[in-house]
Amino acid sequence: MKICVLGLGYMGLPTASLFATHNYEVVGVDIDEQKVASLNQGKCPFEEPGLDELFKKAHEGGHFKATTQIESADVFIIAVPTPLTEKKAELKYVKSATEMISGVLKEGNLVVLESTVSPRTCVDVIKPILDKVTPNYLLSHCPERAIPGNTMYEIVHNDRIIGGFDEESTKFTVKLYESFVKGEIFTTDITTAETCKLMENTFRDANIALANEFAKICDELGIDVWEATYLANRHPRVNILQPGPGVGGHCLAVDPWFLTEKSSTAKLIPAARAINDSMPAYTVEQLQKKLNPPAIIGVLGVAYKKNVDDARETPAQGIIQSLKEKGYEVMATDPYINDFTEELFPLNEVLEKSTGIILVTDHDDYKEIDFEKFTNIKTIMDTRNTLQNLKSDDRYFTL
Ligand code: SAJ
Repeated sequence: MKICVLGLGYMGLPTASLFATHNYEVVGVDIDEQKVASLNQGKCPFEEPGLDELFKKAHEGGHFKATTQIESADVFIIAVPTPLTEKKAELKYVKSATEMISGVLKEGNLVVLESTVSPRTCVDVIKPILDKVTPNYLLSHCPERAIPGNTMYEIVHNDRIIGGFDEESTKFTVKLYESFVKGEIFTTDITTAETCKLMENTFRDANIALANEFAKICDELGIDVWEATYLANRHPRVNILQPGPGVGGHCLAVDPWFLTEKSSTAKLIPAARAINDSMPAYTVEQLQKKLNPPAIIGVLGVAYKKNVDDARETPAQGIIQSLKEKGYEVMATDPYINDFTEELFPLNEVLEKSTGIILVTDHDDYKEIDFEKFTNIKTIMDTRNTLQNLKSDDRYFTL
């Protein structure tokens, strides 16, 4: 059976590689010619633990090829990005992938959407495009759920939700994903599947907002939020998440808006978003209490979270902007990121030249820094409570 995967990003490539190593013939389609060329040479274009190995197996096994042109197939999987534009899901990539499929769609084909979309996208946007070709095709939504940093484990072991447009679509999609999914597969209708995915990420975003609000309240009270959170979490039905410099990434920072874009009743979800969006500026205000401008501030980490090479929607952006607005000079660094909107410097140079440090991303590399060597650094703000060895250093403080 031949599968065409449209979009070879953080989810499309792992999915394509898994199908290719489970006896399917896989064609990966991407508009990025450079990425396609490097994939066809067996090179994985981004870092994700375990992906390189799996992709090499797929490439060497001869069941995977990348291309910029769609081909006819039995199954089409859409895994393209859905960014946020004006607090709404930007569906232009989903639409253009669907248009591409409509050019080669045949009766009996299955189209699966994995990308995260606003509710009713499958029925109101994708279906009308495909219906113009033939009424006899199958359509499902199977939202991805794997967490960057542990994608390769979670994509196989997490439970999956499959919502087919009809029973036949659901059955075919379940059979397909059963080939590599070891978690349980739950079935539902197509719009419930779309909504369920958004509820998952909104749940996490709102819970992080609560943790961030607790951080602000604890600061007003002059108590340590990390200790209070740790102790509160000893209650059997309490599980408070970690406060931090803000919520980044292409999922939690955008999906709550997809869920609420047509709602006239949502109040908590936008409020949670606003709290999380306030954290970069709040972080800088906290730093300013210890160190006034002018000063050079070293920003450690611009990736949106630890040990990933992804800086989409990163809180580091807002922190750097806020620092500059206040008159600080900024030197940012990150071991995983090469391309960023701000200039990046080698870690040692940042440590040697900075007067203040804000640790934004808790990459493992930063745990090894010997701050004692850097007497030029007068204050170290750890937004993730990760540099435990510095607890007794009077320069050190947390969020
Ligand atoms: N964060 C905190 N405090 C926490 C946890 C996270 O501030 O206690 C911050 C992180 O630093 C980061 C942001 O939130 O900036 C998001 O990180 P994350 O690790 O919570 O999630 P993502 O965006 O990498 O992946 C999420 C996951 N969703 C859920 O856990 C419900 C993942 O399973 C989804 O597949 C992914 O979104 C997606 O693609 O939708």
